[in-house]
Amino acid sequence: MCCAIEMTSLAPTLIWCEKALLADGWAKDVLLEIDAAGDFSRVSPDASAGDAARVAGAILPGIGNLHSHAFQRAAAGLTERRHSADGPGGGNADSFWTWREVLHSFVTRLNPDDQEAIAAQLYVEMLKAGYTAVGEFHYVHQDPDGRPYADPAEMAVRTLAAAKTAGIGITMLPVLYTVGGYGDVTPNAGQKRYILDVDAFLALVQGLTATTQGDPNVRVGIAPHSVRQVPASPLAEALAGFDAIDATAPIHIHIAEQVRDVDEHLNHVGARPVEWLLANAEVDARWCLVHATHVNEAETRNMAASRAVAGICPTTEGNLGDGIFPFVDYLAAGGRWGIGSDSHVSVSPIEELRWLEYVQRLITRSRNVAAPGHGGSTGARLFGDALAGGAQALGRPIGALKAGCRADLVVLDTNHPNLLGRDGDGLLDSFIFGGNTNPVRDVMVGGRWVVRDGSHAAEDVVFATYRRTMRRLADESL
Ligand code: NGQ
Ligand code: ZN
Repeated sequence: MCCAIEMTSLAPTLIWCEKALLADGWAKDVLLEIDAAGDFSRVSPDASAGDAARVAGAILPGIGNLHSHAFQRAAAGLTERRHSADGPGGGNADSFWTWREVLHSFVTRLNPDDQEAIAAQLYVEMLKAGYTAVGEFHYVHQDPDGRPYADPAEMAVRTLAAAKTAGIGITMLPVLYTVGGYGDVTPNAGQKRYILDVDAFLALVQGLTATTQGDPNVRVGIAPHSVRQVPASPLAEALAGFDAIDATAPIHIHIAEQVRDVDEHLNHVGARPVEWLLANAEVDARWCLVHATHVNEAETRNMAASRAVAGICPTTEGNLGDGIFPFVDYLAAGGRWGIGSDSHVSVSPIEELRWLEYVQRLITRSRNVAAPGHGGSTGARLFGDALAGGAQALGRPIGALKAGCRADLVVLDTNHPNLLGRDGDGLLDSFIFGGNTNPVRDVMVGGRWVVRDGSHAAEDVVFATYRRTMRRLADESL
């Protein structure tokens, strides 16, 4: 694809802004020095602009989107019709499980060009929304017959190409998916494309790690899909094998998303999913537990103590009717967390953070649930925690404007109607809770401007390709 944002080395850059959110809070007159590798080399508050390029507005660190299945962007909205027959009393049997059937059938039609086109469109959208890095939980590995492509990494390579085209930082998380379900259920046509044995999986991870080595915008981790799709012994084998490849890279897993996930794990394995994982794997700060929705008090406390990140995807979890993560208790236990757009029914950190807070307000019938005590800002707490959790889960030096971190940032337009008259944490409160239009004006990743004045350099080309893909997919489904 043409128009990729080039990742070759840059001239050192100096930018200056009146307001910036540093690791210890808001600072004034901030000079940001960016080296030729695209990292911050120095960040100085109370500095004069000198020859630096002056940036109007307020600078925030770019936020990490810790959970994405890129191809699902093309299915957003396709699953909003009642799928199940009405039950005997006319009841609604639609659920996560019926949604999943539609998704597995959708996936049978995607080819590598589609994957690249959809991911590029999605990643451009992410950047414009203020996400500067993504964790791609990537599981469509095989061709439609369930056989490897000539290059078994084809689909992952295409996804990485899309990230390069868009210029977003990426943590590629190849997925291990070994069985159709508990009790060795036969995989359906869609699932055939996900299944790998542990050896093929580790070869894929090894290859991707080698080919992306040295690219500061890419990291490779792993994602055993879930305790439902990966039984204990392949899980242990994969974890040991991955340690030999990279003993520090991130490990993500879906866990306890649905009540049925808890019940089935109890029935087949004799423990609750999070309880079981904490007892059977060395869960630590490398781990991201995605959709740890259904956890009891002990699991909530123990998960927080493990220093793993809870991967919360509020818009998708709402869309799928998953249930509600005990966010208040988890915060009280000092738990780490971040956000993901997952199925991409929404691509907006604002909406993820707002939903996370609003759901808690609705169940507790109170307000400012995430705020850190009297006078504390809900927006600043949500944004700050999600920055830190996103950076940890993605295993890259991101999420803060400080020397040694990637120069990933977003510029808020302080002249935007939602932000007028706001300052400091008030900017974050109004950014998240102040309207439905996006005040992100410019975005930089690894020292390069990828969004300027709300437009992405490659957005027209990326969209034209995406449009062709979507038309073909629509025609095929007639
Ligand atoms: C996925 N998504 O892998 O894309 C899953 C659905 C499953 C979410 N859990 C399929 N949100 O869990 O098997
Ligand atoms: Zn997921």
